[in-house]
Amino acid sequence: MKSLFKASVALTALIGLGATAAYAETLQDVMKRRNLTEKDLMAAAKTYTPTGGRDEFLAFSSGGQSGQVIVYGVPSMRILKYIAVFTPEPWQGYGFDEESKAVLAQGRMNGKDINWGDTHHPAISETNGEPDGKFLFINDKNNPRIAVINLHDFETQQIVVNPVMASEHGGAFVTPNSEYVIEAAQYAAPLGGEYAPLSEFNEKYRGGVTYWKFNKEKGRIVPEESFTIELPPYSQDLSDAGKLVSDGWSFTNSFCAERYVGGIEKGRPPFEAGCSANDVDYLHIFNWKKAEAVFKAGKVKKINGHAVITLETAAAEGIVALVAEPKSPHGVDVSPDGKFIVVGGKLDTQASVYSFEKIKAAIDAKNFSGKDPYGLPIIALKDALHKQVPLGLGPLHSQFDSKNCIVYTSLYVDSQVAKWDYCEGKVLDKISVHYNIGHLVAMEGESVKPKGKYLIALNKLAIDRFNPVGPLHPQNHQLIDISGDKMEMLYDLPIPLGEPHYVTAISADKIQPLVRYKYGTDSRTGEAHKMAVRPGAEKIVKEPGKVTVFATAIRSHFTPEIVEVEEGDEVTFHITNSERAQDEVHGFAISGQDINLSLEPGKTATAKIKAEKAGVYPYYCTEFCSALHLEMQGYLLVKPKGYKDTAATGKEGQVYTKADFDKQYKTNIETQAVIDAVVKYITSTNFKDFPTVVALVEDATDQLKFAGEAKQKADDAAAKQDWQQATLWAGQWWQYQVKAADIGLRVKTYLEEHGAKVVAK
Ligand code: CUK
Ligand code: CUA
Repeated sequence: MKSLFKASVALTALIGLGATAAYAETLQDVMKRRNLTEKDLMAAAKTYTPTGGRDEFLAFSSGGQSGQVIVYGVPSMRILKYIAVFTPEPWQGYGFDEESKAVLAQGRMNGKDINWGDTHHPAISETNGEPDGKFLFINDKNNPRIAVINLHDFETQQIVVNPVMASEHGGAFVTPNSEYVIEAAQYAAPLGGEYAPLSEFNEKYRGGVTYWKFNKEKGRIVPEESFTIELPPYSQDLSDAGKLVSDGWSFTNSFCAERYVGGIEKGRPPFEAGCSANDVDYLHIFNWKKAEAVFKAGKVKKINGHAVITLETAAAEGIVALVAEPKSPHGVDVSPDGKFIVVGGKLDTQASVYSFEKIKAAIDAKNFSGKDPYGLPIIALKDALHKQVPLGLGPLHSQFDSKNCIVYTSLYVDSQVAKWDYCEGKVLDKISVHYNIGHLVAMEGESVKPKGKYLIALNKLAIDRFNPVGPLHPQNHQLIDISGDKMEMLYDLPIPLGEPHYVTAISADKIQPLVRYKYGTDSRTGEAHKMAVRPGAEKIVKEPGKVTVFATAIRSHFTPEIVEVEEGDEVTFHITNSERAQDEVHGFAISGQDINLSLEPGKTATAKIKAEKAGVYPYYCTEFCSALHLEMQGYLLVKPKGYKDTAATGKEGQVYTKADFDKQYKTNIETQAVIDAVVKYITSTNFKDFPTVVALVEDATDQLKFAGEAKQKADDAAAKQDWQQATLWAGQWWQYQVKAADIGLRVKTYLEEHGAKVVAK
């Protein structure tokens, strides 16, 4: 019946199309009406993705102050997901179920919940210098933390707090095989959080770079195997790991090597004046392999239980060297072959290209021009530089092309992107972008094998660009075609969620997420949930002052549906979604309790509340999961202490008769005939060749099994002439039939669309 209905709708649509075709606008009409040029049409054709189409790349954008990650497709620039990281996000249940509260609790600092993050730099885990699509890391500048997101389900599974820094910026950057996730400090402070007066800035304030050991098999940062290199109180800024020839090394730039301390209120010039007084800052060169050996040899000092290689040790062991950088640098990016390091400068006009070969030679020959006040050797600029190339005002960040020697650099003040050749040192092209550009991202543009094709300018302060939405404007990510000699602007994507700094982009085919969890998974740990139950094993366990509900959710009911507790009880719901069909997600919300769970198929999540006030609290499913989603409900009844049920006896709801039962029974028999026809069709095809279909068929089989059980209960009640129970169970039997039929039709459509063959009669 449903398919007949669909067919007639399709037919009406076809007729309708025929009727209006005569009046349809031509492409020229539309161009005129919307004021579009041919160039616009070309740009549209390069980004437009018809319904059902997929993107070639996925971009993971920092969500800035939202403390989240934004995922969008390239070239369509369609936003696909916000990943909750440092900030509660109710749709995903993040920060509302007990499991994710435990993840957020890992990010507590000094006993305080920190419910936001200033995210700056996402990084994908790497294998042999290429992003592998397994894990995503992102830093929090304000509260020095790094989060680990598992890309098998796009959920945050770990947050680590930096135990020695007070702020950070140069994270997250990973080494070529994800051995370490690098995090560099920003604003100097005494390591470990002690107090020291600013008059002791030179002596007691410090910077640092932390190397977080990453266990790829477990997908976790291992704090005990991680260490920090203590650094002078220069404001360390961005970092990048060496690769190929420079593997084993990492690079972090810095600003305010003047170590100036402001104090406007004392009549001192502000930080901005004193921090840009000198002509040079320092690029820090780290031999992390050597640092790792020193750490493993135990030559460290423990601060807050964390291993720190002191400045003294770092200098003595030759772990760190400094190279002069032009005033107020920003951005440090290692070329795909690992031979060059490109550094921008906020107040400069040129980018500096350093040669790793020269740096290495200077270090090997101990060819230093002197030492900084902390004993770190300094390599003269001329002994490390490959080229300085005038690009324009305020070069910041760089990304590499698939073509040899080609790099793109953002020009903050000029609001442009420069395309240039870093081997030869010449500018090839420039494109104006909407102001003001910070980072930019090319497809896998920081890997050993960049993919080229597209570049995205990540602009801030998107004034005059979109329909006004109040004084706080969205940011603007602009897609640029870099496949030809000239860069071409294609599309503007407003980002309405914080100020994203950096984005990392990966070939979409490297991301292979799950479609459902293994039954009873705690998604926040990735492990089996101890409190998961199978359908039929649901229960309510009562102990003094405590009620624990072991529940399941399936279209379209929770089991149990009525939970009675006493005022003051602590009530815990462990709910498992027992669906097997893809995307059959349920939610779980309780009135006035600050609870919303997201229960994807197979997931188990926990809601914990204190039943403080007697009353009636409806709970329901918050995802429109089926036609009877609104009926996916229940009651939490909180009885006053010592409550005795003295209510007048009565029945809730309607009374059913034999006629009601017979009517429902007839409907069910007819429905079964439709189901049988669909089943006959499916089993006549090669449906087993389609994994998606196999999962759906399993789910439909479950539903039919439940239907059979409900039918049995209806028959039993009818035998006893209990028409009330018999009619209600017949109704439930029909509900399961409808779900089975619905899945069956989904399967049929899928098979038809994917060219299944009829193999049996
Ligand atoms: S920073 Cu924001 S534009 Cu945090 Cu990478 Cu340069
Ligand atoms: Cu489950 Cu709505």
